[in-house]
Amino acid sequence: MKIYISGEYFEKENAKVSVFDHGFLYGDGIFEGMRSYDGNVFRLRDHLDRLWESARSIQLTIPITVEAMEKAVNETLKINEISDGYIRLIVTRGRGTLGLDAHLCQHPQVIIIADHLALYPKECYEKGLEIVTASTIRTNPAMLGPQIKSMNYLNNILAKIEGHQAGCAEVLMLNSKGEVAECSGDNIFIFKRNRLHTPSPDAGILEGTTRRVVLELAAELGMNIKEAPMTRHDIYTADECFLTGSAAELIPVVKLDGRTIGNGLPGTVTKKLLERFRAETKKR
Ligand code: PXG
Repeated sequence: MKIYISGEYFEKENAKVSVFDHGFLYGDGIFEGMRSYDGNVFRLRDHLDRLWESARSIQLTIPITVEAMEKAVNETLKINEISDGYIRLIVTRGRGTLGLDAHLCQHPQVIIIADHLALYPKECYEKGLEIVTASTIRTNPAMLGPQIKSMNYLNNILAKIEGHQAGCAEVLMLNSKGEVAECSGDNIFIFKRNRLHTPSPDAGILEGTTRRVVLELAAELGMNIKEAPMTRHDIYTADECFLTGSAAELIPVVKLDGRTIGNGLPGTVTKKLLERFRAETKKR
């Protein structure tokens, strides 16, 4: 495996960053997780737009152009001969001192890792996931915008640990108002009374690229769409529920907190949207 670090490729064992990098010391950096299909990165521009937005928000200057980044991502994929895979793109603040001063970090580091995918087992798509609500509340946007895909994912990791302890592969996170926000690494949708409903960005979520594609596809299908606050009551009483993420695509959820959603099986609308989504990934 060859890993791209700021313009050079290193073997996995030699791909290293400084312990003085503020990404390591403070989680001061940003990232993207992307998926490639048949050698093409799905919605690469959307991911790069979000990366640049995250950078702007934390006052981090990405040291290369969008075009150069696009080229580097595609090249890393090619060099590693990965056609259907997962790409992690990271930009750290770079090496500094032990103090918090970001201005002492002169050289932000760009890291690109292309790997094989670690997917949810096929069975999860056939039977649907069972999830629980975490007691860990999603970061309050008044403190740190969840739309920044920062290298500090402790909030989500603590929630995911709770999920794991409950025997669940994903976990639901509420915001500080008690509304549904999203899952630890996926956005959430329900289908109820003929309407597709997902929390709006105001709920304090990471606006997923997959979420956006699903909203586009639902609009093309003429579906009734609601981006509005959601509570757990809405999920408990929904006909269908599913999660979206670059790695997961669309994955059905059939139980929340031990309660069966709908008839307890992946729903027809979920299946239809997944089918449309997969067709979208094949478009060139
Ligand atoms: N919400 C959060 C908090 C995320 O981290 C998504 C939603 C979905 O976004 P996309 O753009 O992928 O549709 C994410 C995705 C993982 C993993 O292993 C996922 C993410 C980050 C790190 C790991 O599933 N981000």
